Amino acid sequence: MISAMKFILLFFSGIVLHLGITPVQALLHRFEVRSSSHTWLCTTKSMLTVNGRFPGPTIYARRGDLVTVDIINLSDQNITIHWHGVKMPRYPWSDGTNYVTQCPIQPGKNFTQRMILSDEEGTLWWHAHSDWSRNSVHGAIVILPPARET
Ligand SMILES: *[C@@H]1O[C@H](CO)[C@@H](O)[C@H](O)[C@H]1NC(C)=O
Ligand SMILES: *[C@@H]1O[C@H](CO)[C@@H](O)[C@H](O)[C@H]1NC(C)=O
Ligand SMILES: CC(=O)N[C@H]1CO[C@H](CO)[C@@H](O)[C@@H]1O
Ligand SMILES: [Cu+2]
Repeated sequence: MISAMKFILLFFSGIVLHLGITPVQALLHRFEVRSSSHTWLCTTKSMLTVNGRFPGPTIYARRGDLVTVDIINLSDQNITIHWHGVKMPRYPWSDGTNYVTQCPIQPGKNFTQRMILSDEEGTLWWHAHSDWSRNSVHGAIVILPPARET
């Protein structure tokens, strides 16, 4: 399911690049982490999500971009968001490894995390980095090559 989505995302970004269209980039994101209800196969469960979506929102960026994400913790547990596979050169302070480089964001608090892209390109993912929250708190990061010079 998730890999199918990634495939679709890659396919789409491929088309966009092929046509030479610059996708609209929102490099400032707002992630609200909270419980929301989701129904599968006649069963409704409450789980932790970002912006009520599962999987969470996809972040689109270009190589070398600086992405800013306001994380608002409306849940009842400590969370951080980890940019999986992003090297964060010389700036590990918001890479989401709680108790390693940053304190977790406590319930009712917020923190602005930066994602500093250097030479990454392709599809990576972000996920929560605390207890089991990563089960439902995750999403894709699609990094396109730099815009073509004209
Ligand atoms: C949440 O984070 C705070 C501050 O780091 C810590 O004191 C507290 O024990 C944490 N709570 C849980 C449930 O891990
Ligand atoms: C984050 O919390 C501060 C202090 O409570 C508040 O002033 C600010 O508006 C909050 N930011 C967001 C994006 O919710
Ligand atoms: C459990 C807890 O502290 N929940 C809080 C999460 O944040 C929202 C918004 O700040 C509060 O209304 C909740 O009480
Ligand atoms: Cu990871």
